[in-house]
Amino acid sequence: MAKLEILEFPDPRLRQVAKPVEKVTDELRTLIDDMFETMYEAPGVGLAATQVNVHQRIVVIDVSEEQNEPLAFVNPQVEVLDEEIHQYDEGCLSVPGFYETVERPRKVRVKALDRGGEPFAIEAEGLLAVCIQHEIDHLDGKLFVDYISPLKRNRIRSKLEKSQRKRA
Ligand code: QAP
Ligand code: CO
Repeated sequence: MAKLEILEFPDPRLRQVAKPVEKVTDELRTLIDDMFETMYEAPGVGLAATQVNVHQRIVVIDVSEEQNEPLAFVNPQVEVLDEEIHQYDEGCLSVPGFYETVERPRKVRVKALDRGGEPFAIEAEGLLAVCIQHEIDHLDGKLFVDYISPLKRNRIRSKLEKSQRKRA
């Protein structure tokens, strides 16, 4: 297993749209395992392949308290089940240190392939629903900061650019 490097906002590679996976191979399973390791070490509750500079439609999530309920989604497709909108203070491993309130549909159904390449579907509410929508956004090149005001987004951008310069 290997820990992967996570791209940080405003890296333009986070804007790439990921391509569907054609076949779930052993190589892809290794990537999924490395993504889980990277997410658990962070620690985080969700990670999209885009964030580790792999532009394929893969997401890993674990919103359980014990961090022992890994969910892998290959080619996820989301369907809104409830028009009701909920607010959640979202963060992101690619936007470290910043949290902002985002509104999203509260209940969704997700269809995807699992780590074994088998199709499955789940219905999600609460944190899981937030996380799934946040991660699928990454596959489409979108970030939670796109939903907040340009003023707040630009402040976050400058602060992150500054800390990235210090590290470089
Ligand atoms: C997406 O985000 C998410 O700023 C996953 O310094 C977030 O795992 C879905 C993290 C909120 C639903 C609600 C963020 C770690 C982790 C940070 C994460 C940080 C260290 C974020
Ligand atoms: Co994120």
